[in-house]
Amino acid sequence: MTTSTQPLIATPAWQALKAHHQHLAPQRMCEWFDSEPERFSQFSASACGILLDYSKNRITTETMRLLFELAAQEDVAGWRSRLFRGEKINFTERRAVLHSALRNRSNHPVRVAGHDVMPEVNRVLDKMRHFCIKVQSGIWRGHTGEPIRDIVNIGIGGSDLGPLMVTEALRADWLEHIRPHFVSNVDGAQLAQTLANLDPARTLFVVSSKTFTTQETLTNAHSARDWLLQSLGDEGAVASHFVAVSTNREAVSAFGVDPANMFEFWDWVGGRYSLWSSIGLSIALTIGMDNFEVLLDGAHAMDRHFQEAEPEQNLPWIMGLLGVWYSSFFEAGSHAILPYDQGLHRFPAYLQQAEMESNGKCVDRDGNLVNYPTAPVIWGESGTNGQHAFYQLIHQGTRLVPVDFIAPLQCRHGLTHHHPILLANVFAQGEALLRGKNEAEARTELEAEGLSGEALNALLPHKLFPGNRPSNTLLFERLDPFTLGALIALYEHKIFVQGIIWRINSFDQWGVELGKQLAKTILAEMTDPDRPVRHDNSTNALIDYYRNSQKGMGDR
Ligand code: G6Q
Repeated sequence: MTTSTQPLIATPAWQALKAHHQHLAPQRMCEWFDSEPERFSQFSASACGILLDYSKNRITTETMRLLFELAAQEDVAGWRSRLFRGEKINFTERRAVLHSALRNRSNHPVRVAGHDVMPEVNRVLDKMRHFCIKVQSGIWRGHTGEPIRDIVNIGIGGSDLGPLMVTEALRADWLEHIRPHFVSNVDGAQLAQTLANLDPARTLFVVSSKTFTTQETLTNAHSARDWLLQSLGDEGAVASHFVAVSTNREAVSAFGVDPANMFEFWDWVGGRYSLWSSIGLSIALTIGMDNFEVLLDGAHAMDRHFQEAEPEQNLPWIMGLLGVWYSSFFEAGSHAILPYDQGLHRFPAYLQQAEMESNGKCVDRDGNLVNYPTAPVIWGESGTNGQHAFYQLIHQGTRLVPVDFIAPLQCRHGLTHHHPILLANVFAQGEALLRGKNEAEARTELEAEGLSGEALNALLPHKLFPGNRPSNTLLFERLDPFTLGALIALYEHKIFVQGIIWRINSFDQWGVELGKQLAKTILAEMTDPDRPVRHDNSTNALIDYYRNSQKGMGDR
C-alpha cells in the first residue's frame, strides 16, 4: 500500500510544524491564559456527552491550524472513508478493519468484498442475547442442575483486556446473581486463585480466543476443564460449563465445546478492537444484553461524530493531532492516562495495548524505516492513587509527560460526599501542571512558614515547580454503558488518526509473534534435557540452569 513519495518529515506541513515548534517551545501557557480570556472556549469541544478541554496544551490557534493542515496533507479524511467502507487497510494481513460494523446501530449495509456483514453481526448479537437470558434466568443450568453464578472468561490480550476493563468500569450495572472473573496469565497462580473460591457446579467458562491456538488460553482452558471434571466426574459436564468465542470452529470442536455453544466473530475484527464482538459475551453476561447494546450505542454515536464532525470540532481528530504534536515534535516519550474513577482502573492498561500495539511501529506503509517517533509509552493509574506515587515525576521530573485526566461529574455509588473531593483533585492537578510554582511564590510560602536566610535559600530550588506541563481534561455526566462506549471509541479513533499521520499500519501486530515462536522451541528444549540448545550463550545458560534445577526434583 504505497503512500506519498515525499518522506513525511520533508513535507511542507511537517516542516511548517517543525519551525513552529521551535518558535513556540519556550513560550508559557500561563501567559497565554492571561492574555486570552476565551482560551477555554476556543480549545474545548464536546460530543456524545464528553467534554474535551484541551486548552491546557502547548498550542496556539496557529499550532492547531498547522496540525489540521498536516491531517489534510496525509488525507486523514480519505483514510477514514476507507476504514468505514471496509477496504483492506490492514494490508499486511489483507484484512478490513471493521469493528465499527459490530456497533453499527443504523444497520446500514457494511460490505466486505461486496458482502454485507450486518446480517451476520445481528445474528450473533441475537444468539448472545438468547444465551444471556438463559443463563441469567437460570434456564441454562450446570451439569448437576444448579443455576450458573460465576462466569470465568479465559482469554488473553485483546480477548481479555477489553471485557475485563468494561466489566470493572460498569460494576454499578452488574446483575445481582452473576459474578465475573478473568483469567489470562499462563502463570497457574491466577487460575488456581480464581478456582479456589468457585463451585464447579455453578461455574461457566467462556473460552475467548480469536484463533483458538493461543498457548496461554488453551493451557488455562485445559486446566479449567480438568478441574471441572475432577469434581463433576463426567465428560458430558463440559457441554454445560464451557462455551467458546472464536473465529476457529474446528479448534473449538476439537477442544470439546459443542459448535452450537460457540459465538463467532470474523477476521475483520482485530483482537484489541474486539470487545464489541462476541468477545464481549462475558460483559453481556455480567451487565445484561440490554446494557451491552447501550455500550454499542455509545460507540456508534462516537463513530458518527468521528465521520461527520468538522476536524476543528472532532474529538478523535483533535486528540490524535495533539498526540502527534507531543510525540513527534516535543519527543515526549510517554503519555499518562489518569482516570479519576475507580471503575476505570484498568483503562490505562487497556489503552496501553490499544495504542502501543497499534502504533508501536517503526516501518511505514511502504516498508521504510521511519525517522520520527511514533507511539509513546502509555501508562497510568486511577486518581487519586497516582498523586501519592508517580505524579512527582510529572510535576518536577526532567521528562515531559502529557496527561489525560478523565472524570465523571457524578458518581454511581452511595458515598456521594467523596465525589467533590475527587473532582477537586482533578482540577487542582491540571492547574498545578499548568502554573507550576515560581520562585517568588515559593519564597513567600517559605517565609510564611518562618524560614529565612540560608535555610530558605537551600530549600527554595526544591520547592519550585516548572509548570507549563500539558493536560487534556475529559468530563462526562456519569460512567454508564453509553458514555463508556463513546469514550473507548474516542480513543480507538484517536489512535487511527495518529497511525494515518505516521503512515503506519495500526492494525497488525507482528511484534508479538517473535517471542511466541521462540517460546515454543525453548519449551521443547526445557522439557527434553537431551535436546541440544543453540541460542546465544546467555539463553543457553538459562535453559541449562533450569534443567539442572529440575534434576532430582522427582525425589523431593
Ligand atoms: C490484539 C492482539 C492480541 C490477541 C491475543 C489473543 O490485537 O492480536 O492481544 O488478542 O494474542 O489472541 P487470541 O484471541 O487469538 O487468543
